[in-house]
Amino acid sequence: MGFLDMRQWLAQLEQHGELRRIKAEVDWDREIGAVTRRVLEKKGPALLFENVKGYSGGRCTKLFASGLGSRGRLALALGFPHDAGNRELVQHVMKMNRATVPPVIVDSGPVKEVIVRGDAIDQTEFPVPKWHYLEGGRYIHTFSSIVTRDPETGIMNVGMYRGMIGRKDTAPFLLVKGGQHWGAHFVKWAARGKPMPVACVIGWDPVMSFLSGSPLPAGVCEYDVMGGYRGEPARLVRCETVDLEVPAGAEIVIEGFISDDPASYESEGPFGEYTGYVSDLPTPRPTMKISCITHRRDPIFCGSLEGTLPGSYSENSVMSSVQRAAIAWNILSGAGIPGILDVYAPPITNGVNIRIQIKKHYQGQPKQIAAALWGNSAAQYRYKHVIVVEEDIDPSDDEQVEWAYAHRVNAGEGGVVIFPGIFGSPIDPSTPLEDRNVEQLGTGLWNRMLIDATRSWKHPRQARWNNERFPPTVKPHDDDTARVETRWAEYGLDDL
Ligand SMILES: Cc1cc2nc3c(=O)[nH]c(=O)nc-3n(C[C@H](O)[C@H](O)[C@H](O)COP(=O)(O)O)c2cc1C
Ligand SMILES: [Mn+2]
Repeated sequence: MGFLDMRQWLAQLEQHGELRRIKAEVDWDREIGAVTRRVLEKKGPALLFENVKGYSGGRCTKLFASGLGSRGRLALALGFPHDAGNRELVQHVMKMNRATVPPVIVDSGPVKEVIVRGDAIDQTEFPVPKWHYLEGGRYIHTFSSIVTRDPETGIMNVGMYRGMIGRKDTAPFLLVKGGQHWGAHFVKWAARGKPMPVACVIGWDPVMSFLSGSPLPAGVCEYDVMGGYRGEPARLVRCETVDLEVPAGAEIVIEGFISDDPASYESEGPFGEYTGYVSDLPTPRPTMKISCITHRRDPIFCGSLEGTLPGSYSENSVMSSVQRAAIAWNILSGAGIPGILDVYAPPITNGVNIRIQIKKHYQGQPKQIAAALWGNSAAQYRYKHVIVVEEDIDPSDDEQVEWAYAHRVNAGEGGVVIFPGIFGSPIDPSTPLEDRNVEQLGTGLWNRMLIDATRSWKHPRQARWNNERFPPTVKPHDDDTARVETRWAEYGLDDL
């Protein structure tokens, strides 16, 4: 079922006309990022850069980007046809997020074909782009799956977190202690006075990227869930210098340790973030000291152009539009809320805005929905704005949602609810800097908003309105529509 490795995924993309090989020489310094942005704007294919300036020989000569850069390619990666619909994909992901098949440990695999240690370690041997002119350096981890282990439970976590090349063997990361799962691990390792062992996996089954970029519940090992998605266990090998396991067929694995000693922190950023804005000043961050690199022969490096702007959706937002909807729907069904019909996360918002379609069962239901979402840790970077609509409004149709927003919302009567000062994203440019001080606050602060675009039950039903709470719309009566259909040609309108 699953793709065994990234090379099979590339072959699959190529078969579907979804991969373009770039044979012209392209500069890793800004040019790769600009090309990738332009291709995303044109809704184009995934890209394999085969001729990166300065990398024609040596350890690694190729760079793969934008594999999951469209809904169609994400559908392929999940085993669906290219044109699978929102609900179909979201419901599949809801189910598979709960299926687990534990990994198996094997003795060796292609990722051990080349092993680099000590002084020979140099991250600049890989064709790592400086994606954007304002970025603080070359971002080596934009689509890597980062493996850590909870020192208490022994359970591994796999998450996607950005990291930059520092020195040739160091990488500062955006590692937020009160944030994602590796942040919780980091706090526990620090309490033991030990640096946290880390393994960064670059290039394998796209389902690994899909899951490492998604908040599954704490304590769930993403390798188990990958097994569920693949319909077969992930085959893992032990790392060389850290007590962690990584896919035997991965392209590149970087092993090392991250210390909590501020003296070891290096400067990270600015970075072009998922919001579409470039983050502010460089900041000292927890920094990985690399102890070993293992890779396949002729490895393919993999990265992603982060940042969504109107007209160009990053891989993150494509993945988020399916995964964050699925996670929200699972949260709502877990909370026992009735009548959820569809959940839509507009890709342009990365799941920061989310639309819930319901068959309304009671008046306070939209507030219950918002409360359930905002109370879940998966809401840290997402679900800032929740819009609830009813069954006659398609949540994926902007015009229908806007109409309901205009005419069913009475902001002063509870149609708009603001929940101030709740946990949230520390990288939201709309919040004041003091609300983004993770050293002081642990994580960011958000003022979240619910827009209840359902018809209020405080309006009594009216006999003259066909026993509804709102008056009839201007849509003609069915009988009149039928009559017009039959006489359409007679009116001389059949060219319309
Ligand atoms: C391309 C990409 C880059 C990301 N970069 C970061 C990051 O730098 N820091 C971070 O905390 N989360 C980042 N995220 C979000 C996390 O991957 C996401 O919250 C995920 O749930 C983390 O895994 P965890 O839930 O196991 O901690 C990124 C996601 C994607 C898809
Ligand atoms: Mn996790």
